[in-house]
Amino acid sequence: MRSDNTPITLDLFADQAPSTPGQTERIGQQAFVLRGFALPWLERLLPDLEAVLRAAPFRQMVTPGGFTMSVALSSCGALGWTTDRSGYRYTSRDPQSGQPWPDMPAVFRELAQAAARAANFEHFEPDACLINRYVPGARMSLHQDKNERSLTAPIVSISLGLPAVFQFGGFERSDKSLRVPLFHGDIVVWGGVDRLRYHGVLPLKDGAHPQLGAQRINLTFRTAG
Ligand code: MD6
Ligand code: FE
Repeated sequence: MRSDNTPITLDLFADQAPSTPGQTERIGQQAFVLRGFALPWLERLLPDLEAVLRAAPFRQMVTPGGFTMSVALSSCGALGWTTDRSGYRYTSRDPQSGQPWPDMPAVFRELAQAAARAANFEHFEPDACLINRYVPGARMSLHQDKNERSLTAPIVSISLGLPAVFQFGGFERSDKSLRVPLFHGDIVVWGGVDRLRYHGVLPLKDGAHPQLGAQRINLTFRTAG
Protein backbone atom coordinates (compact mmCIF):
# COMPACT_ATOMS: atom_id res chain seq x y z
CA MET A 1 0.00 0.00 0.00
CA ARG A 2 2.89 2.32 0.74
CA SER A 3 5.28 0.97 -1.86
CA ASP A 4 5.31 4.41 -3.50
CA ASN A 5 6.81 5.78 -0.31
CA THR A 6 9.04 8.77 -0.94
CA PRO A 7 11.87 8.72 1.58
CA ILE A 8 11.79 11.55 4.10
CA THR A 9 14.55 14.11 3.71
CA LEU A 10 15.84 13.41 7.15
CA ASP A 11 17.91 16.46 7.94
CA LEU A 12 17.17 16.34 11.62
CA PHE A 13 15.94 12.83 12.25
CA ALA A 14 18.11 10.63 10.09
CA ASP A 15 17.47 7.61 12.30
CA GLN A 16 13.71 7.54 11.65
CA ALA A 17 12.20 5.27 9.05
CA PRO A 18 9.32 6.53 6.89
CA SER A 19 5.64 5.83 7.45
CA THR A 20 4.53 2.81 9.48
CA PRO A 21 0.93 2.94 10.77
CA GLY A 22 0.92 3.37 14.54
CA GLN A 23 4.27 5.10 14.55
CA THR A 24 4.75 8.59 15.95
CA GLU A 25 7.43 10.78 14.40
CA ARG A 26 8.54 13.89 16.16
CA ILE A 27 9.23 16.75 13.74
CA GLY A 28 9.61 19.51 16.31
CA GLN A 29 9.57 20.08 20.06
CA GLN A 30 5.75 20.13 20.03
CA ALA A 31 5.06 18.75 16.55
CA PHE A 32 4.24 15.15 15.67
CA VAL A 33 3.23 12.97 12.76
CA LEU A 34 0.86 10.21 13.89
CA ARG A 35 1.12 7.62 11.14
CA GLY A 36 -2.18 6.03 10.14
CA PHE A 37 -3.94 7.47 13.20
CA ALA A 38 -7.13 8.30 11.28
CA LEU A 39 -7.46 4.93 9.51
CA PRO A 40 -9.74 3.24 12.06
CA TRP A 41 -12.05 6.29 12.02
CA LEU A 42 -12.55 6.66 8.29
CA GLU A 43 -15.54 4.40 7.89
CA ARG A 44 -17.42 6.82 10.15
CA LEU A 45 -15.73 9.96 8.93
CA LEU A 46 -15.96 9.74 5.14
CA PRO A 47 -19.79 9.70 4.88
CA ASP A 48 -19.94 12.78 7.13
CA LEU A 49 -17.30 14.47 5.00
CA GLU A 50 -19.42 13.86 1.91
CA ALA A 51 -22.45 15.39 3.62
CA VAL A 52 -20.47 18.48 4.65
CA LEU A 53 -19.24 18.89 1.08
CA ARG A 54 -22.76 18.63 -0.33
CA ALA A 55 -23.79 21.53 1.93
CA ALA A 56 -20.61 23.57 1.35
CA PRO A 57 -18.95 22.46 -1.89
CA PHE A 58 -15.27 23.00 -2.66
CA ARG A 59 -14.51 26.32 -4.28
CA GLN A 60 -11.33 28.03 -5.38
CA MET A 61 -10.62 31.26 -3.56
CA VAL A 62 -8.64 34.35 -4.44
CA THR A 63 -5.79 35.60 -2.26
CA PRO A 64 -5.51 39.25 -1.22
CA GLY A 65 -2.79 39.52 -3.86
CA GLY A 66 -5.25 38.49 -6.58
CA PHE A 67 -4.07 34.93 -7.22
CA THR A 68 -6.54 32.07 -7.46
CA MET A 69 -5.44 29.31 -5.10
CA SER A 70 -4.74 25.95 -6.75
CA VAL A 71 -6.23 24.26 -3.70
CA ALA A 72 -10.03 24.26 -3.44
CA LEU A 73 -11.49 24.93 0.01
CA SER A 74 -14.49 24.38 2.21
CA SER A 75 -15.09 24.48 5.96
CA CYS A 76 -17.31 23.20 8.71
CA GLY A 77 -17.78 24.21 12.33
CA ALA A 78 -18.74 27.53 13.90
CA LEU A 79 -16.06 29.35 11.90
CA GLY A 80 -14.75 28.84 8.38
CA TRP A 81 -11.61 30.23 6.82
CA THR A 82 -11.94 32.37 3.73
CA THR A 83 -9.84 34.61 1.58
CA ASP A 84 -10.73 37.19 -1.03
CA ARG A 85 -9.27 40.45 -2.30
CA SER A 86 -9.85 42.09 1.07
CA GLY A 87 -7.84 39.56 3.12
CA TYR A 88 -7.76 36.27 5.02
CA ARG A 89 -10.26 35.80 7.83
CA TYR A 90 -12.65 33.48 9.66
CA THR A 91 -16.37 33.96 9.10
CA SER A 92 -19.43 32.32 10.68
CA ARG A 93 -21.17 32.05 7.29
CA ASP A 94 -20.20 30.53 3.99
CA PRO A 95 -19.82 33.59 1.75
CA GLN A 96 -20.95 31.52 -1.25
CA SER A 97 -24.31 30.43 0.20
CA GLY A 98 -24.83 33.09 2.86
CA GLN A 99 -25.66 30.22 5.25
CA PRO A 100 -23.78 29.24 8.40
CA TRP A 101 -21.00 26.73 7.67
CA PRO A 102 -22.16 23.11 8.16
CA ASP A 103 -21.87 21.84 11.72
CA MET A 104 -18.69 20.04 12.59
CA PRO A 105 -19.63 16.32 12.65
CA ALA A 106 -19.09 14.66 16.05
CA VAL A 107 -16.66 12.14 14.57
CA PHE A 108 -14.47 14.97 13.22
CA ARG A 109 -14.27 16.59 16.62
CA GLU A 110 -13.66 13.32 18.47
CA LEU A 111 -10.86 12.31 16.12
CA ALA A 112 -9.22 15.75 16.31
CA GLN A 113 -9.36 15.63 20.09
CA ALA A 114 -7.98 12.09 20.24
CA ALA A 115 -5.06 13.09 17.99
CA ALA A 116 -4.36 16.25 20.01
CA ARG A 117 -4.29 14.17 23.19
CA ALA A 118 -1.91 11.67 21.59
CA ALA A 119 0.43 14.60 20.94
CA ASN A 120 0.18 15.84 24.54
CA PHE A 121 -2.31 18.65 23.91
CA GLU A 122 -5.16 18.19 26.37
CA HIS A 123 -8.51 20.01 26.18
CA PHE A 124 -8.38 20.85 22.48
CA GLU A 125 -11.69 22.49 21.51
CA PRO A 126 -11.73 23.03 17.74
CA ASP A 127 -14.32 25.49 16.41
CA ALA A 128 -13.12 25.45 12.80
CA CYS A 129 -12.34 22.67 10.35
CA LEU A 130 -10.81 23.84 7.09
CA ILE A 131 -11.08 21.33 4.25
CA ASN A 132 -8.48 21.56 1.48
CA ARG A 133 -8.70 19.65 -1.79
CA TYR A 134 -5.58 19.11 -3.91
CA VAL A 135 -5.73 17.69 -7.42
CA PRO A 136 -2.48 16.73 -9.18
CA GLY A 137 -0.35 19.85 -9.60
CA ALA A 138 -2.05 21.76 -6.76
CA ARG A 139 0.25 23.10 -4.04
CA MET A 140 0.27 25.25 -0.93
CA SER A 141 3.12 27.72 -0.75
CA LEU A 142 4.96 28.30 2.52
CA HIS A 143 2.81 30.16 5.02
CA GLN A 144 2.18 30.62 8.72
CA ASP A 145 -1.24 29.99 10.25
CA LYS A 146 -1.84 33.12 12.26
CA ASN A 147 -5.44 34.20 11.62
CA GLU A 148 -6.62 32.31 14.70
CA ARG A 149 -7.44 34.49 17.66
CA SER A 150 -5.59 32.33 20.15
CA LEU A 151 -2.29 30.78 19.20
CA THR A 152 -2.15 28.63 22.33
CA ALA A 153 -4.27 25.82 20.81
CA PRO A 154 -2.59 23.32 18.49
CA ILE A 155 -3.58 22.55 14.91
CA VAL A 156 -4.58 19.01 13.97
CA SER A 157 -4.19 18.14 10.30
CA ILE A 158 -5.57 14.95 8.71
CA SER A 159 -4.38 13.72 5.31
CA LEU A 160 -6.67 11.67 3.08
CA GLY A 161 -6.22 10.28 -0.42
CA LEU A 162 -3.10 10.76 -2.52
CA PRO A 163 0.22 11.21 -0.74
CA ALA A 164 1.86 14.62 -0.57
CA VAL A 165 5.15 16.09 0.57
CA PHE A 166 4.64 18.44 3.48
CA GLN A 167 7.26 21.12 4.12
CA PHE A 168 7.83 21.97 7.75
CA GLY A 169 10.08 24.96 8.15
CA GLY A 170 11.28 27.55 10.60
CA PHE A 171 10.07 30.93 11.72
CA GLU A 172 11.26 32.81 8.64
CA ARG A 173 10.02 31.96 5.17
CA SER A 174 13.62 31.52 3.99
CA ASP A 175 14.51 28.97 6.70
CA LYS A 176 15.32 25.49 5.49
CA SER A 177 12.37 23.13 5.75
CA LEU A 178 12.00 19.47 6.53
CA ARG A 179 10.20 17.42 3.86
CA VAL A 180 7.72 14.99 5.35
CA PRO A 181 5.73 12.61 3.13
CA LEU A 182 2.11 12.36 4.29
CA PHE A 183 -0.15 9.44 3.43
CA HIS A 184 -3.83 8.57 3.65
CA GLY A 185 -4.76 8.45 7.34
CA ASP A 186 -1.72 10.28 8.69
CA ILE A 187 -2.28 13.10 11.19
CA VAL A 188 0.07 15.98 11.93
CA VAL A 189 -0.38 17.80 15.23
CA TRP A 190 1.55 20.86 16.20
CA GLY A 191 1.34 23.71 18.61
CA GLY A 192 3.16 25.41 21.44
CA VAL A 193 6.63 26.59 20.49
CA ASP A 194 6.16 25.21 16.95
CA ARG A 195 2.80 26.84 16.30
CA LEU A 196 4.04 29.59 13.99
CA ARG A 197 6.40 27.58 11.84
CA TYR A 198 6.21 28.14 8.11
CA HIS A 199 4.81 25.14 6.27
CA GLY A 200 3.48 24.17 2.86
CA VAL A 201 2.72 21.34 0.46
CA LEU A 202 4.72 20.57 -2.70
CA PRO A 203 2.80 20.14 -5.98
CA LEU A 204 0.71 16.98 -5.77
CA LYS A 205 1.94 14.16 -7.97
CA ASP A 206 -0.36 12.35 -10.36
CA GLY A 207 -1.98 9.21 -9.09
CA ALA A 208 -5.22 7.54 -8.11
CA HIS A 209 -6.06 6.66 -4.55
CA PRO A 210 -8.19 3.48 -4.24
CA GLN A 211 -10.82 5.20 -2.10
CA LEU A 212 -10.57 8.88 -2.96
CA GLY A 213 -9.37 8.86 -6.56
CA ALA A 214 -7.10 11.52 -8.04
CA GLN A 215 -7.09 13.93 -5.11
CA ARG A 216 -5.75 14.65 -1.65
CA ILE A 217 -8.10 16.04 0.98
CA ASN A 218 -6.67 17.66 4.08
CA LEU A 219 -8.72 18.56 7.15
CA THR A 220 -7.22 21.07 9.56
CA PHE A 221 -8.80 21.70 12.93
CA ARG A 222 -8.19 24.91 14.79
CA THR A 223 -9.46 26.95 17.68
CA ALA A 224 -10.06 30.09 15.68
CA GLY A 225 -12.46 32.19 17.76
C1 MD6 B 1 -2.12 20.64 3.96
N1 MD6 B 1 -1.88 22.15 5.71
O1 MD6 B 1 -1.58 19.73 4.61
C2 MD6 B 1 -1.97 22.07 4.34
N2 MD6 B 1 -1.59 24.34 8.45
O2 MD6 B 1 -2.79 20.41 2.96
C3 MD6 B 1 -1.68 23.29 6.36
O3 MD6 B 1 -1.55 24.36 5.83
C4 MD6 B 1 -1.58 23.21 7.79
O4 MD6 B 1 -1.47 20.85 7.79
C5 MD6 B 1 -1.46 24.33 9.76
C6 MD6 B 1 -1.34 23.17 10.46
C7 MD6 B 1 -1.36 22.00 9.81
C8 MD6 B 1 -1.48 21.99 8.44
FE1 FE C 1 -1.38 26.01 7.25
